[in-house]
Amino acid sequence: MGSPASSVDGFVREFLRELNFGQGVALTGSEVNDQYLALARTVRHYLMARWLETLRRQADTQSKGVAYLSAEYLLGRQLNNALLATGLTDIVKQGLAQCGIDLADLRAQEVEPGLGNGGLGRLAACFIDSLATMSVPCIGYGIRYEYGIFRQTFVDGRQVEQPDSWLALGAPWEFPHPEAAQTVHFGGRTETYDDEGVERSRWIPAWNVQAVPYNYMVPGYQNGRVNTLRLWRAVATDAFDLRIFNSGDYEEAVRAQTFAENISKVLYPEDSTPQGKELRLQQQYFFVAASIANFLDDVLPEGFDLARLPERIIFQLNDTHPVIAVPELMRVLVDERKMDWDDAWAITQKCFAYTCHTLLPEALEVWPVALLGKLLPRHLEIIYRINDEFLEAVRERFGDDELRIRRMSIIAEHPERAVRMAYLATVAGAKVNGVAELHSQLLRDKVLPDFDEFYPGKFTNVTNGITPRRFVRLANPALSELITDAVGVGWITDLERLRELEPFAEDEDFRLRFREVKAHNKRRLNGVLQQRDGLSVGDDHMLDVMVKRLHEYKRQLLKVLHIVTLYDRISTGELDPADVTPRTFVFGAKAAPGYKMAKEIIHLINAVGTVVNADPKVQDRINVLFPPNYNVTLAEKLIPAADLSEQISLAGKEASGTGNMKFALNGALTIGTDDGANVEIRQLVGDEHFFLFGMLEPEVEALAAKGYVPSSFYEADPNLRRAIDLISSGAFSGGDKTTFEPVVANLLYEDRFMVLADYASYLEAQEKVDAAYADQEAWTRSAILNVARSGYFSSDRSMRDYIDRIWHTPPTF
Ligand code: 26V
Repeated sequence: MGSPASSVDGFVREFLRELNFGQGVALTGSEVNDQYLALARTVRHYLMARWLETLRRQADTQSKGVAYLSAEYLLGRQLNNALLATGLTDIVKQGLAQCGIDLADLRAQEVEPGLGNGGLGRLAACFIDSLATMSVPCIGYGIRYEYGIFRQTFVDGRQVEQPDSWLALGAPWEFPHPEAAQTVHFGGRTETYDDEGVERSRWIPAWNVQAVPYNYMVPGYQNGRVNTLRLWRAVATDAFDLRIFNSGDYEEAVRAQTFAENISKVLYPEDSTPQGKELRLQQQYFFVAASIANFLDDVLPEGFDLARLPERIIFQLNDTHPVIAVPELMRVLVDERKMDWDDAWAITQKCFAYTCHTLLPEALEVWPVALLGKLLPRHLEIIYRINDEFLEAVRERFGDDELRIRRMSIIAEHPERAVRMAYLATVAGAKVNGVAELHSQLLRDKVLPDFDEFYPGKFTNVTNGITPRRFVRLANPALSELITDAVGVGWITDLERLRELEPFAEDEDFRLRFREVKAHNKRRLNGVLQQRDGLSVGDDHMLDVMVKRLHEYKRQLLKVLHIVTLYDRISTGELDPADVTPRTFVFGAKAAPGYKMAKEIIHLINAVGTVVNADPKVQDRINVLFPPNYNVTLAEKLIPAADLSEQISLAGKEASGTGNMKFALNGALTIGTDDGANVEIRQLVGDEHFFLFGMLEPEVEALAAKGYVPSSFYEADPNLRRAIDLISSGAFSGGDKTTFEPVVANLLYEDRFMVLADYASYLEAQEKVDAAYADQEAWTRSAILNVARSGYFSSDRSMRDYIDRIWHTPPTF
């Protein structure tokens, strides 16, 4: 299959053909959505030959690849990325112009697939981009949620969730393959039987669903490679409906169908506390079972000797969500392929690796034994046996140290019997990694110390990264051009080349151009915010941005206290407005719908914004913007415009952060704690170009050990007292003193994340920010150095680290 001619005329022909024959409309009178769909299909034609070629060569070479198992992929819009990958942007722009169409209008038409909550899902998307660009064989496996992360709106400042119907206007990037569906079983019971003298177990499931694969292209950056992302959709099986249908109960048949199809209906927005919901476990097993079956049955050649499985694949477990894959592979090898248990276990231990993405103990998934036994009885038996053998090995090594045995058991006994999925992953995984140096260290020292002792060499670090294609080249064309002018285009696939920018920090003309880029990006942001939400950023304002999921540990409240303090000081006349650096504070954050405190905090941010923005005394000095529905698309506009990046989690709580990297790479300076990847950012960009504040992790531990009393900080610090009292007074709630009582009470009497303890230090650091910003030449110098020294945070580097330390999957063709 030849690709369409790469000329403007060739493109126009293809595009009109898609519009006419694909969409069934003429150019004249066609809607923007028709044009967008036709364009998307045209562009995917250009990728098709490469995709087929990649698959063909992969089948020929049979080299080792990665199966990335992730419940989330936060992909962002596809069109622009596909255009960049193919190098077609200019041709398409010109061709569309000939048709009287502005490419920008069609880009804006795309609804991003929001199939993830935040950092973990976006990381998966960055990783598969890098692997394709580096020509490493990879299949991403996940779930094709019909509804992704909810669309956020505000009503009277409170979050209201709306379903995200990302498929409603058409899904031009996906390729459904119903003929390749896998059957996934659930429920029922197990039994043993005699298999020619060998006692074996088998699972007699009670019900099943079909898993239909939807394939998506993952194009490498201008390298001719296209990898595959395979997302599964749950569809009721014929057998399933028919049985009931034949019984004459039509209503029940339809209900059964709905029940089955619920499995891939909606992404769980709950990252506040993992919900022990049966449907979530169904989702996890659903995609993992389909993926393993797909790999073994359809990807591997027929008759492949499974003893050699580790030579062909490594299943990377993106957090605990896919960990049920471990007993599933064991079940397939032992029960279905009749392999000896020990052989199967040896293979399994080579085929999995596990990435942990959190440190918060409450975020580590556990599944009640009762639930697992009901839904996956055979898997529970397998887990028990894995645990028995593991604990036996622990006993052999450490003797009958019952406390240790209880600590290390994959099965927790309290508060109910439950499977600790992180432990299962650690026992089964060839490697276990954290996502930034500090996180990996704490993981070994605080979360899994017994396992670190038991398995020397199993734990490792791979610091997260972000794709420079989407987050610099596409999101920030103005900066990209400036960089390319200075150092050539090589940086797009070799981000360490940004180092070559360092000398330009001393070049006055370059600094001027750099500032022009920021100014341009602010104007561009203004256009977007204006159109989207009727908001705008003051021209001469410092843009101070905090975008990330709303969590107490991330401490949006600390940012609020800073704003309230500034507001209070200006409006009481303590601060002369003329002495205040004009700033626009921007928040972007979704709260899990069931996370009450997070929603209260959103309400407070909006309430403070409403008062501050309306007060003539501070109006042109400080502004607070909270555009609703922060997503990848908005991030791509917001981050390039930012001057200051807020990374203010309590030290030891943010595993890595990846937003922090995106800001630094786009020339924002960071105000941040010594947490997650901030530590490495600061080391690389240099202390003088980073605003550090707050307790260090050991100090946090010490304070917790001695007993943290938040109110003592309130009593001791008049600024803090004034800020909190102002919130309590009803100043942001129309005089109602009860509105924010829960937030204030939380701060004063619980404050799990020590906001009050870090407040003074934060304010001090913010004053340094103001002082630094006053010297625009010095600030620009620092911003340029942030860009120049952040090349390490390319996800290409992360992928190299995974390949070297964990996967051993060399690039192919
Ligand atoms: C977070 C939390 C925090 C509040 C308490 C309960 C809870 C439950 C789940 C989670 C999400 C954990 C998984 C996750 O999204 N981790 C994020 O992964 C990113 C990519 O590695 C990393 O940059 C973020 O720091 C980390 O929070």
